[in-house]
Amino acid sequence: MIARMATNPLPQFPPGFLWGVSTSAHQIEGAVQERDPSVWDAFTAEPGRVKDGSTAAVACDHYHRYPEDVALLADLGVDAYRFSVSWPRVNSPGGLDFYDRLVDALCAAGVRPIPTLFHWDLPLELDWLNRDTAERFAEYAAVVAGRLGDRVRKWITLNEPAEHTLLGHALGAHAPGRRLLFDALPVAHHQLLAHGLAVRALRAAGADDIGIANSHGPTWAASRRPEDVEAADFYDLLLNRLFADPLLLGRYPDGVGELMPGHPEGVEADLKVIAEPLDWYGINYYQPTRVGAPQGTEIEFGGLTLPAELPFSVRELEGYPVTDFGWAVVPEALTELLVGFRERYGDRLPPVVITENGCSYEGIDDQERIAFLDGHVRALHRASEQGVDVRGYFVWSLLDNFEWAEGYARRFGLVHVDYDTLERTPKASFVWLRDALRARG
Ligand code: IFM
Repeated sequence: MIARMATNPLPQFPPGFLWGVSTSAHQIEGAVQERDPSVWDAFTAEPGRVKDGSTAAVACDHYHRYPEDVALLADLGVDAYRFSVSWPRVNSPGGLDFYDRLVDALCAAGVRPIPTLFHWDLPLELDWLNRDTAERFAEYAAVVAGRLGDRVRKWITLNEPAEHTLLGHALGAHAPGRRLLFDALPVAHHQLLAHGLAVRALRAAGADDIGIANSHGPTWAASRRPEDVEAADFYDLLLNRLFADPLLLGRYPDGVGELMPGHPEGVEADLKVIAEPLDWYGINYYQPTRVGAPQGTEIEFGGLTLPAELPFSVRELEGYPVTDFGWAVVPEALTELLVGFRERYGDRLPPVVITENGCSYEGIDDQERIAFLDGHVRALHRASEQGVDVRGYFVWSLLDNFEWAEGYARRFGLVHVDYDTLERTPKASFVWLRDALRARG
């Protein structure tokens, strides 16, 4: 094992702050033959959808190797583990037994289990364009809570409905591969409704610690020219306010509600469900985005091809280091994001948990990842010093895994996975975090 780079100890957060790591079912479990199919199985079977032509059929084989992964978590010394429950697996005979065993193993290891109920692997027969999927999701949430609720306290409803809407239904880069552009908006509404209905179902099952994991990042206008500012404001609406305002303020940003199915009375009624009070708000943060007026051409951005007809263009963020994925490393934008959230939402913003933050780098001696994590934890602490109530930080990810349309080419793990042998090797960042958590006492 590689020695960790010497850095200062982790900053002190208020008592009860949770240190954790995150994963998702489709990205690590494998064992696809032992469950019903999801939209991601169908998508990856289509030639050309995943860049390296891979599938998640085996992934990290976590389904069979979970005891080894729980032992890694125990060694790492995290307080909590955020994983996702695969809805198609729960629909399959014996599927829920797997999560039962996993939760038991985590509890025995002293690691708090935090399930996410939906991380993009929708059962193949369902479709977020249909409102009925929201009702089905609430039923599924009740089933999972009925089985795991005696040991699970903290729940997450959805992971990143923004990405699932934009990448999966507007741009076609993720499953189910639709390219509906703005006609994808019902997918956003139905996921938000599903979230609200699931909150009610979880509360009915006795849960009292419920959040969501939404992806957010600051949007920076390319210049002060009005057309750039306007385009950046629109992008910010799509990525941030469209998914946070309904949850935290009970309304859509101006001009958006009119575009949602059921407008006007139906949308107003749904917003009451969507805005069910949350116990905490999860934020997945990776990078800010520089945005300007449309340039009339396709744009390559973060592995995506953005069509020319969008009313904005994403510009390069010059002057910052980038990860192996080309994502800009800007820890101070995390402080800006959180302070901005507190200013926008005030008392309506519950305590915040960073449910994902991480980076893709090659190699086991991943000193860049240590610097990335250290910088972002300090940026989080600065937000806390400025009055944002932060309650946790979860690294994406425990293991290298199936990075969606990128296949296995992007490695986000604290633990290296050899995809031929499935051998796990803790990286330098794992040792760094483990030592830092131990030093915390
Ligand atoms: O791997 C993904 C994860 O599934 C959702 N949030 C972003 C991560 C890195 O792209």
